[in-house]
Amino acid sequence: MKATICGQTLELVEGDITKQRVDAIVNAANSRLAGGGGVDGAIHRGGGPEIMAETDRLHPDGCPTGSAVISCAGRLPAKHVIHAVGPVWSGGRRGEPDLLAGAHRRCLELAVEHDCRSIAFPAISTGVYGYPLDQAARVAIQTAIQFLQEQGRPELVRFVLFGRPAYDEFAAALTELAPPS
Ligand code: AR6
Repeated sequence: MKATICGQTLELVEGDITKQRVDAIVNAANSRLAGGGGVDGAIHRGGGPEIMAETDRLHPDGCPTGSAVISCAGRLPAKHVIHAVGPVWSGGRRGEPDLLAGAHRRCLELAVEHDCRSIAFPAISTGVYGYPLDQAARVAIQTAIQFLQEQGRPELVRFVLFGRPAYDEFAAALTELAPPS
């Protein structure tokens, strides 16, 4: 599914983030940038030790929740990995929506700062961190739409959803939130 926002493309696909041939892929990291399971495990396994070596060197203090940092992508087909730290879900009253939006916005800013024309996101915080998929989808899609409306870049924002239920939630959010073309 695709939408055009200010001439740029917002796209949803079902698939594996590590396989994406885009300028930057986003990792669902933790604030210590210590690696882990899920997307994080798949990215470090696929990209090799060069990614962690670079984040250890450039970001020894990690990354706060609600923000993101950029590194090389090692052996992955992307040029960069942007490590985003989403919030752990604890009921929704601890600023989770703002933190999740902030993490997405910082990824998009970093992509633009590094001349990335395309970026692919997983569904940040919706695995181990327990953020309800329907709510996370709305925050992620709304933040991407707003950024494209304000900045007119990057050319392609793709959400790569792991399995049909995640794809369907993002598709519902995009149908609801995309401005009529
Ligand atoms: N490609 C795309 N999406 C995937 C993939 C993949 N290869 N693998 C899983 N997903 P999670 P979080 C989906 O747990 O909730 C790590 O240990 C998955 O189905 O990866 O932000 C980190 O080190 C889910 O919908 O990230 C942190 O400690 C979504 O990606 C913590 O988990 C995110 O699931 C971060 O938790």
